[in-house]
Amino acid sequence: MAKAKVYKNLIAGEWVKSTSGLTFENRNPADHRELIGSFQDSTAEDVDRAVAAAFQAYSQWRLTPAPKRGEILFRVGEILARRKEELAYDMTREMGKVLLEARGDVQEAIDMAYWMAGEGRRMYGHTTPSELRDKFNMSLRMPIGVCAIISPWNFPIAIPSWKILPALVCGNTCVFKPASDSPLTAVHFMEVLEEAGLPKGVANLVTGTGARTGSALVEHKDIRVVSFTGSTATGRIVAQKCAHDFKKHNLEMGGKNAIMVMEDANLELAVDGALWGGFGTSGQRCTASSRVIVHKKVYKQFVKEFIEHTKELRVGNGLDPTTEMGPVINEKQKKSILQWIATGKKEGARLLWGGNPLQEGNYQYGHFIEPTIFGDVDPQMQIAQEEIFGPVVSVIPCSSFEEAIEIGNSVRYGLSAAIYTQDLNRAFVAMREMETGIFYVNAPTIGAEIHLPFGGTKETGNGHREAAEATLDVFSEWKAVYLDFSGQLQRAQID
Ligand code: UN1
Repeated sequence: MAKAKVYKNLIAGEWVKSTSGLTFENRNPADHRELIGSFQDSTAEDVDRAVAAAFQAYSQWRLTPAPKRGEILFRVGEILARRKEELAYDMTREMGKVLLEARGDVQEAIDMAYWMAGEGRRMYGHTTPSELRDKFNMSLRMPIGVCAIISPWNFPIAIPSWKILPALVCGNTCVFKPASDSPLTAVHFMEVLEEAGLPKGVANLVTGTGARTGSALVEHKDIRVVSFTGSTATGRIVAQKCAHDFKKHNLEMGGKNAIMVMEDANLELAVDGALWGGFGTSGQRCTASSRVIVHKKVYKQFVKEFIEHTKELRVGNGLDPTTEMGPVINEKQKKSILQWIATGKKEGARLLWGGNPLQEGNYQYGHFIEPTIFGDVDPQMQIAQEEIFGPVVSVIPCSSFEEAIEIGNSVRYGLSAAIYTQDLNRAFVAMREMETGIFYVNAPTIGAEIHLPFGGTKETGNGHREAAEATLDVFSEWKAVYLDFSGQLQRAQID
């Protein structure tokens, strides 16, 4: 096997080593004998340099006309499209999702690049009448400064693109700290930005741990915005750090998303949805359909078919085109998922399928778990309340539509929900009643598109949305402008 490459940080347009002199390894979760590469284990000093570079670049980038910034993002989209296959391949190697999904991940970044390129020519503010004669009122979006971008490994390029591209089109600069389990895709993304002609220092990359590199970045005095996607526990720490000096922060955190299957549902469709929503990306999506609430009248039938199809899922290396479910991200996560499965059994949920690690033959080299179904789950059990982030689905019986809604909302998260029904009235009531930021009818809880706002309520988020036009509110500040052309003093609310 060829010697794995050592990848560097990108600071002020130069690929540089960390001052720590240390690197960390990134291995293939489907076969840990394969070393993907070594990456810089960055220090607070590296972060300091990266923020300084971004700070310096900001003075010119903010004055670059937004349509010109957008043109660079358009080229980003074109380069991503050209490199799609290669980026998807490396993504599967470094984080395990099946190639088909890795291509989708890159596609999401391409979509985002084109959308944000267009924002360069929109970025609408308002003109609005004044209360007073001969006075003109308008609002403008202003860039904010240096943004810290902290992203997870489950969508190694889609999620960074949701953050970095709107930050840039708004005229901000950024320092990007990707998850330690997906740094190669982050390096590729920076190469794409470079090739597209982004000026030096506008986007910088520092790899490393959350505890050291991430913390130093969030705490840095010159950071003005923190955009974070990860666990609710870490998000809470980020919020506390940001509160100290009032940094703007958008947090995208956990989910415990429910599919509700009503007695009139097309069951075949609902089973397909539960399979894709529950086991796609090995259940490692914040939008994963980790709960399926099924009406008692169709419960037996649904469960039977769900198990039958789950048995057939082919688990393996995501590079093999016949694989339908890849590994989980690492040994620690595998242990945590198995621990949750043990908890489910202890709580009295009925293990209907799976529940075991896969470790024979080729599986022994990766972090594989059987797709797992629990049945007869009580909505208050921990496995029905907490985010597992793995291929574990809890099926919960219910006796009515109203009860399904109540169970659906009985968690502390509020990201995504779905209903399978043929009844339009019920679909609309559910749309109104579910306390989530995303809602689907006759489709699972995954599959958001980038031109709609993405995010959740309750402990999933802190009121912001990513993607679409909504994300501009994270990366810009409003300025209200009043021009008085009356030639005299006019007093608002008085004259
Ligand atoms: C996530 O769930 O972690 O909606 C992000 C989806 C994808 C993004 C998911 N477009 O399934």
